[in-house]
Amino acid sequence: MDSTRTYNTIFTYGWHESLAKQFEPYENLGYIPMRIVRQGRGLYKGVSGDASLLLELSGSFLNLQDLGIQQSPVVGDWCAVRQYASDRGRIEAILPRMNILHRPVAHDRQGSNGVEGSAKLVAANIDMAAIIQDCRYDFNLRRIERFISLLHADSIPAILVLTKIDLVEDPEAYRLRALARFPQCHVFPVDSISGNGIDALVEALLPTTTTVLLGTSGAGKSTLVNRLCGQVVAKTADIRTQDGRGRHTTTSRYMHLLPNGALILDTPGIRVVGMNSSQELVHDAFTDISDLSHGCRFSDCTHTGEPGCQVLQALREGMIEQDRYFNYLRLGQEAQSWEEVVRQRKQKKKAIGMLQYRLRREGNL
Ligand SMILES: Nc1nc2c(ncn2[C@@H]2O[C@H](COP(=O)(O)OP(=O)(O)OP(=O)(O)O)[C@@H](O)[C@H]2O)c(=O)[nH]1
Ligand SMILES: [Mg+2]
Repeated sequence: MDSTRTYNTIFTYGWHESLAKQFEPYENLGYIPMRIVRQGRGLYKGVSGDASLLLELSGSFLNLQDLGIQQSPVVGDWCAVRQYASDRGRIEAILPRMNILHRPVAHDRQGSNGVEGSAKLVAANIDMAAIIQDCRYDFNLRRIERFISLLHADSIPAILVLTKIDLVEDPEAYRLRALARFPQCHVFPVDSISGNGIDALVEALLPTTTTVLLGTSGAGKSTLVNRLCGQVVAKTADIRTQDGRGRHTTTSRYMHLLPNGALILDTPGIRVVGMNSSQELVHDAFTDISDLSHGCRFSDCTHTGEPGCQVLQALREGMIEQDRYFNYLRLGQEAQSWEEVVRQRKQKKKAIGMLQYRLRREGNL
């Protein structure tokens, strides 16, 4: 027997006391708690310590889904599972989520029945997000800013990983540019092929915590996962030579357990980074500009040309980077129209509710 073999427990996957409390009613029914580590079409893989099962949704779970009062499980969820064969089980319930990461798509936050569809959800119970940014082919500070704003909306802290530093002449220049723009963010430049810079990143990935990797296709998410795992666990592919874009190699979400005990979630590349958060959250993500705006002469200043505008003044004096200023305006505008969509949706829902009520009273329903 190999005496160096260590066994995983449910705690390896981030189980804790408050989850145990929430699980008590299911424990009495003989169910087992499992974390979803893979997600396919209607099928899931759940783990609990060293045991893993292929999972499907139970009949009662599906019924609740049909009624529009139950969301689908997503990777990272803790579920109550009824095992019915040595390698199979049914998901009976999802335990309350600590948080949920939304897919960044513009103006598309809810399913038609009001419950967010799982297609709009990336993962649950996430401790941190690592924004993966290719510095050779696709370095884009504005995109990173959007990711940070969206993560902010879901209250998920972010770190920034700059990949392919072996392919640029001066990697330090990229790190400094990123740091200047996002001083609150830890920046990790890495070469996932040779492993350069990986040790510092591993130190930031704490045992039993879950980090989701986010970035465009070809940014190097899966290559990084393979490097972090110390073996090939994920498929990778060359980017297209003509436009430097990725090939959408990863098609579903996979959670991996790293040798240091941290959990890392590989995701498919995200094509569109839209804005679906509120204006308040945009202001939170640009606190320096928001603070300045309190000093503007007009309380409804749009910071685009009004006299006495402190934001424009700071821009002229070079205190705010031009690109950052335009991104602030753009994201604010998108959030504004998103809020309008939410308002209209609420109004429509209210009108339908009123109509149903009237018809019921008149005996037509
Ligand atoms: N030289 C170098 N190449 C890298 C590095 N990281 C990734 N690559 C290459 O970039 C290409 C794309 O990497 P992937 O890991 O497949 O990218 P991905 O982000 O997982 O892409 P999707 O799965 O499509 O979302 C592959 O050819 C990798 O070998 C790096 O640090 N240095
Ligand atoms: Mg991939």
